[in-house]
Amino acid sequence: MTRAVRSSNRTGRKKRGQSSNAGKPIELYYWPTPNGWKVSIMLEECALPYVVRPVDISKGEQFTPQFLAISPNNRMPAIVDPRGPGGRPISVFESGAILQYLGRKTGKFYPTDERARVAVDEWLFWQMSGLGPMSGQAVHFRRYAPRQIAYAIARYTDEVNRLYGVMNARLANHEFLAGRYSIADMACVGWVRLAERRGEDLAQFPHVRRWFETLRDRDAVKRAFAIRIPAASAVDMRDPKVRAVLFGQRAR
Ligand SMILES: N[C@@H](CCC(=O)N[C@@H](CS)C(=O)NCC(=O)O)C(=O)O
Repeated sequence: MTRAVRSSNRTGRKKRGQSSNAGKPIELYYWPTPNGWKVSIMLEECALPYVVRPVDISKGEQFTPQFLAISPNNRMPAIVDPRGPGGRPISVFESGAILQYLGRKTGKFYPTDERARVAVDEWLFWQMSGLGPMSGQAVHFRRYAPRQIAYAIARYTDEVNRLYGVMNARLANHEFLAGRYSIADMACVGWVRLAERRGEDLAQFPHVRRWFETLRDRDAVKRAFAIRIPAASAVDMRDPKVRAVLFGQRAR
């Protein structure tokens, strides 16, 4: 399924000298998860034309040769930008790399001043290596593991709690993670959204809550969260076929 979300090429007319890629939207390979939301938020914030190419990870579409050619790690999100460097197409996988690429491409939400950029990178990598994977493990052991393993649940729940404490301390004296609103905030907000939607209590982290509410109320973030992929709502994580695709993966 392909869904056109935005297009800036309203007239469809080509100017002289424009390459055939001009006006073609970025393709976003996507499934509605916190990692997918990072990129849809950035595309919306930058008002870049894009089309959503759903990758149904519950059915194994992440293993098709076409998808692996652009995302060899069999994970979404990924993008194909028809107008990459030199005006030629480029594909990018790994959400952090995609955010940095789009930040460099547009000059938005990823400052060029070195000190400011280091701060964005610090919090972006903090998300990529900490908040994201640890939240993922906590969710896995709490909701999807075939049996409840108290040690694993405590280990990842504690680590996520520690990370929220770090974020809360940072946001106590910074409006956004890296000072100004940036790709680092976009990387984190989906995870906090998931926690909040699952009824986890943010009362212990009032600065995280204040930050989350600010982001959630941004029009671009609302649009990104509003993208509907009906097949995703129908996925039943208890279905043995879905579990066989997503869990217990080994080298192929
Ligand atoms: N480090 C990767 C992680 C992406 C990731 O874990 N994506 C998951 C969904 S949130 C996925 O595609 N899973 C498919 C699978 O497990 O086969 C990134 O940030 O892009």
